[in-house]
Amino acid sequence: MLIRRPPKISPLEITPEASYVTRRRWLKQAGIVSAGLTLPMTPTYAGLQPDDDITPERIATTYNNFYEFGTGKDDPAEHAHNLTTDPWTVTVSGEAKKTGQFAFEDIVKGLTPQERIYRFRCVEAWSMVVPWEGIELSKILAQFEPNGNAKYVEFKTLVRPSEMPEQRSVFSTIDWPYVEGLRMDEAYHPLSLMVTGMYGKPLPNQNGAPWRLMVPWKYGFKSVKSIVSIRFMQQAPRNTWNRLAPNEYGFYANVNPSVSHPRWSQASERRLPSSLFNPNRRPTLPFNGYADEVAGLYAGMDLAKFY
Ligand SMILES: Nc1nc2c(c(=O)[nH]1)N[C@H]1C(S)=C(S)[C@@H](COP(=O)(O)O)O[C@H]1N2
Ligand SMILES: [Mo]
Repeated sequence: MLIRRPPKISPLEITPEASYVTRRRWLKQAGIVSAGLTLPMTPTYAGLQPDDDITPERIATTYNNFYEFGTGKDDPAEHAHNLTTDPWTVTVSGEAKKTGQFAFEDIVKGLTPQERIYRFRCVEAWSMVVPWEGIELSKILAQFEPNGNAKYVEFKTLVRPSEMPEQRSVFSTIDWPYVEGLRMDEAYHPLSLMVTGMYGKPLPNQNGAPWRLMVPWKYGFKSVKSIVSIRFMQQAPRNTWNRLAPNEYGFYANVNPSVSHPRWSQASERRLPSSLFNPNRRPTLPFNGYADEVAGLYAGMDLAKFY
């Protein structure tokens, strides 16, 4: 398929912005803030198309998946305020030189967050365009000096039933904690972010405070929230959705319009906001529109088999 793309700024060329103020000014210059959160024709940012308007913040913070707080889309926004995110301890283990327990502030100290506007697409076929703020995942991981046996990295969400109602539910089919993983080369790709904020503010609890993953070329379920464990592994970890339904969800989860989910097509998506009268449906792009940047990671792999 031939996709016409506007000229774009490579993520490698984006200068880290020193402060919130500078960032807002940059957004203004780019025409993003002043144009009422509508992206300008040029310059585009991290592979966005001219019609990729920023999704209203209210939608991105109230229409969520975070099953620890309930299975309804509005459950996270309703219940996640009860989550205590300070203090926050992260356990690092496995194939790395520096392992142990670390305070969240110590891990992110000295690393500069950057604003990255990425397309986000859920496996349920809705999508959004969100100004995420985060630190390149490679910079986080490199601090722990993973060794040559580290081929994969696994992330786990907090287990705290006292604050996460679905973890107390006897009807829950999920085996907590929520687990996700990446191949190391995916994790070290400059588009992979550890997100600490969105819309110029700290990350709301329902979106995965204090930090969550964001891998823009993959389905939303990869972006594990409220992470408390990072483990460097020789083998691929079994991720939550793959364990629940292996024929529906694989390890890779690369956005792929030509591979259907067993129960629905993945060829198009509903860009939020969407309604009955304005469904705002559009074709899904291979690798969610980031093929130029990431397709090389999967050269020679059968993407119908490694889904
Ligand atoms: N811990 C945890 N992380 C999670 C989930 C979850 O249920 N629990 N849901 C995933 C799914 S399916 C999606 S689509 C995204 C939703 O992110 P958002 O609510 O910020 O849009 O979070 C992902 N991360
Ligand atoms: Mo999802």
